[in-house]
Amino acid sequence: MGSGNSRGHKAEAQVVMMGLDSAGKTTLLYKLKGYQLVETLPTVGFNVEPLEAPGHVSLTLWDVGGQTQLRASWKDYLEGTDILVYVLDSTDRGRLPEAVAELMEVLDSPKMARVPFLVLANKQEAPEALPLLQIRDELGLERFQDRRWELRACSALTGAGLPEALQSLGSLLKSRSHCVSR
Ligand SMILES: Nc1nc2c(ncn2[C@@H]2O[C@H](COP(=O)(O)OP(=O)(O)OP(=O)(O)O)[C@@H](O)[C@H]2O)c(=O)[nH]1
Ligand SMILES: [Mg+2]
Repeated sequence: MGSGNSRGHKAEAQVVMMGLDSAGKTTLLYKLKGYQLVETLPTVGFNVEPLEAPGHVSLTLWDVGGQTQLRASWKDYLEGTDILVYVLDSTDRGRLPEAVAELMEVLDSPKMARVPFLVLANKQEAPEALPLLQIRDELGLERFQDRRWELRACSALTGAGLPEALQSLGSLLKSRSHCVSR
């Protein structure tokens, strides 16, 4: 996956995590891995880690940098993707329309046809965070009738909502016939 990086044959489910810069993707990846939280730097390129979701689902989680100039290369990560995880910064009301537009562009890619997705409304512990219901309204995900999707609130900082997010990931993956499940 990604230019210049061959994934070889498909041994595990491939989960790609995208979202605008500063949404909290890398923080989320490290929290899920149980790493001590350190202040992250904007991701240039990607980070990748193996992970276990509930139900003994093995996956590889790709965390792709979201800065504006990097988004043109998002399409390079979509080939062979089993699930998209799209992270939103719930405190960034100003850029919510931009985040939604970028999500729609990814979902409209032919490579993403019928690929399930999980939207994570991150930073929900912040007092200024938009409530999940409001985010749901802005997203308009109901138009995606052709695939499974879920929307969940979480905080990569505190870890709240992450077990449920992993549960959703596992269940979306199991809905994929070719996912590797032990
Ligand atoms: N309050 C709060 N801050 C968070 C949370 N998750 C991440 N952050 C902060 O948001 C900032 C950006 O986090 P990153 O994880 O680097 O964001 P990213 O999505 O990986 O950004 P790019 O790599 O540029 O695409 C950091 O200062 C994090 O500490 C959260 O749940 N709550
Ligand atoms: Mg990052």
